[in-house]
Amino acid sequence: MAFNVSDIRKDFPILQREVNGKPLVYLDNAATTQKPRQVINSIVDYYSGYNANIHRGVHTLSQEATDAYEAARGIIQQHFNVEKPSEVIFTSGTTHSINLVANGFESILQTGDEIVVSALEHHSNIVPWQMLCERTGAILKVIPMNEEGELVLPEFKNILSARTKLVFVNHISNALGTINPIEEIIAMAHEKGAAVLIDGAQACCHLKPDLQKLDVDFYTTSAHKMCGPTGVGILYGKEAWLQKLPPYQGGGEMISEVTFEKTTYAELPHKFEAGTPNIAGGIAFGAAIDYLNAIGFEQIEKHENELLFYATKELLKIDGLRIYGTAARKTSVISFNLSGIHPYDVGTILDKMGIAVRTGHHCAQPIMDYYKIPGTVRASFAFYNTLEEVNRLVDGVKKAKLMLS
Ligand code: C6P
Repeated sequence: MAFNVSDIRKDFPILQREVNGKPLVYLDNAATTQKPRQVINSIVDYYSGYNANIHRGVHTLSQEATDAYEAARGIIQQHFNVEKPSEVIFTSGTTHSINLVANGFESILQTGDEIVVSALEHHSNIVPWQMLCERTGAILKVIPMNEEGELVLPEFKNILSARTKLVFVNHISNALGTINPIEEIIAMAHEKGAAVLIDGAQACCHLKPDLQKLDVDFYTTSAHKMCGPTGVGILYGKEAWLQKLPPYQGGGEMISEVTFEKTTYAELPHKFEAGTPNIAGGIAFGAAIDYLNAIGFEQIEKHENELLFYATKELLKIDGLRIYGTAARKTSVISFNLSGIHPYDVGTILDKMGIAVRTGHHCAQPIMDYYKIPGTVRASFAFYNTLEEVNRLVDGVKKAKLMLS
């Protein structure tokens, strides 16, 4: 299918609306992407056609809902090239997935063991591990970053030791757009016998990871960052690891047998899926992946790179504008500030012009501390954005500069 951005935009009802009297320019895709009608329709179809609880009923509706939910798991399995569907655990999103693994490692870690995080992490991939260290006496080490917003791999090599049990790094930084060299990170960690968790929340709308090829132990993502709904995501885990970790929550559907003396747990993936899940969300996640694949990740990457290149070039023409995150490998995220102007003020003026960006620390305070700034303005582009929208952003930033200087 030829890539035609005007046709693609017709799939997204929200892109037709106005904000503050101007056509919406949505550049906050790293916070959450917009949803095509194919995804919205899959939710409407479920609630209006076959809403029922899954894995529980012999009646037709329950079986239809179960089939659709498990079919979505299959779509996700194939998309990420996972060996078995049971290695795909539905969660409420990346934050939930990371907490599930962190909780499980409580029974594995011992005082003095080391776990390694990167300087580029979202708070979701820092705080659960700090909490785990408090509970276990494990030590948290940090892979440092450089001025370009890249991880310093020689330092990582120095940090790794026989005491390292787990390494967790994001695939793409939400604040800077850096694409981290996860292939090397995974290989280096494995050489020391450490497991690796990759936070793919920002990656999966831009590229298609092959999880078996990566040989990663755990990988997480959220549907809402890849054109799916909020409140659903996945944890991928190698079967051996998922067998080893204890369940995260107890409840219905995660058991094999319950008596007051003893409970035995269900097989994977159900051992980690207690309670009624987000059924419509899981089904719609599958629809979102089908939608992205129909467009094609090569085309998505090509178009987004064009937007990134053009926006970077045009924004840098503005006197006093600095871009944070200039890694050689980066995705379509531009974090910037205007000299002497608070990012919040720029974001507020852009909003008046119908342009949605995120301002602040982007839940990545250590990165802001590194650059000694309170935050940035972040414009994050998706495949449905256009060069005309980049021009609107650049004009808006110029106007904001005039008004605020
Ligand atoms: N980043 C952003 O504006 P949840 O909220 O669980 O779906 O995802 C958390 C998360 C974890 N890791 C990374 C790298 C992320 O970017 C995010 C979410 C959004 O950057 C909202 S804070």
